[in-house]
Amino acid sequence: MSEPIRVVVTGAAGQIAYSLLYMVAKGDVFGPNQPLILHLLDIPPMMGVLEGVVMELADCALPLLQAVVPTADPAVAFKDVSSAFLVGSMPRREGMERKDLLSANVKIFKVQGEALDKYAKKDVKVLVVGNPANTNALVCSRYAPSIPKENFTAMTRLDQNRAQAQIAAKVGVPVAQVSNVIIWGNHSSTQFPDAAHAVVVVDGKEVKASEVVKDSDWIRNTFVQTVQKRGAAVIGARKMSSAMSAAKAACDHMKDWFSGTAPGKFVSMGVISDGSYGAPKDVVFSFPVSIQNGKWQIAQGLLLDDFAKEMLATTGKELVEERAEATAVVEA
Ligand code: NAX
Repeated sequence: MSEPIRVVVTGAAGQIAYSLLYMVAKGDVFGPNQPLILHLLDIPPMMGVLEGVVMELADCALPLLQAVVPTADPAVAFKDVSSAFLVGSMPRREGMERKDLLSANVKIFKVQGEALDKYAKKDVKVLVVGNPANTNALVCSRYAPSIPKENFTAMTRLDQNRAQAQIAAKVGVPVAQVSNVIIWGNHSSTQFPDAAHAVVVVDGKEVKASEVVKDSDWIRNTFVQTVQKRGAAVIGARKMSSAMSAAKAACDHMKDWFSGTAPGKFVSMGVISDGSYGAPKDVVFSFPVSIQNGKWQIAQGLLLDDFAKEMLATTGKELVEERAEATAVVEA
């Protein structure tokens, strides 16, 4: 057994964290040989609820979980952490557009960026789940100048998992047989779920998804819109936003970041843009990335048709607008 690592989950009394904490604490992210100390951050009014979560974690009797530190103090929460799941923020309610959330939530990520800068390990890997996730990750990174920008990422893995599941259902294969679906841009309704580079394993061989789906209209319209609006559909049905699937996606994202992607495979992550594929620079934009030794790299050389270029431009424009709004809020 190695030394325990410290992992912080913010919004720890909330509904995503309720699924996420169990998955992390039982080894789904850092593996079955990596002991953990979990730091749980929430706001002062939630400390009673958080105490219940701490009790339940104890009652799970999880062998890897060495200690739990519940707190409302960012200085305690971010101290010496190697991995940060930034979930805490105000969730989107039915009928609410993401932009309404922006001003409330970016301020939280300024404070947490400053705390990461002061207290976390300099190689901490930060995953922002709380919406607007891409812009929150950008703000967080700006206020943590001593930590590399590459260490701040935003979650579009839930969108990727949704897209993979849609294709698997359409062609009638298990979801694990679908890979290399891409989510470009913002985790919002402007995101571009792109099946053009996706592959499906059929009879033991990898085939282009488009050749198996054989329905370009479905790929361009139904597929794209279903994935874009899936979050709203879950809210419509459950009256609460996606939680179990969001927690699973957060685990997938952090696990791949720590342990890498298979050769020839990529996953989608919101990362600081270098302008690849014509995306605006210096926004957190979701790209296909491959990961080795804990470092992500944007997959290069994929061909985009005019439709794809237009979709990337739309979501990129939204991120530039969000950046301007966020800057105005945090610098006010
Ligand atoms: P909940 O309202 O259940 O939980 C949020 C928790 O965050 C609450 O316990 C709240 O007290 C806490 N919190 C608020 N401000 C905080 C602060 N400054 N520091 C620490 N904790 C704070 O929401 P939940 O359903 O868990 O969703 C959390 C966030 O994830 C929301 O912003 C939501 O929009 C976002 N999502 C992002 C997704 C993605 O794919 N990137 C998908 C799922 C989800 O919609």
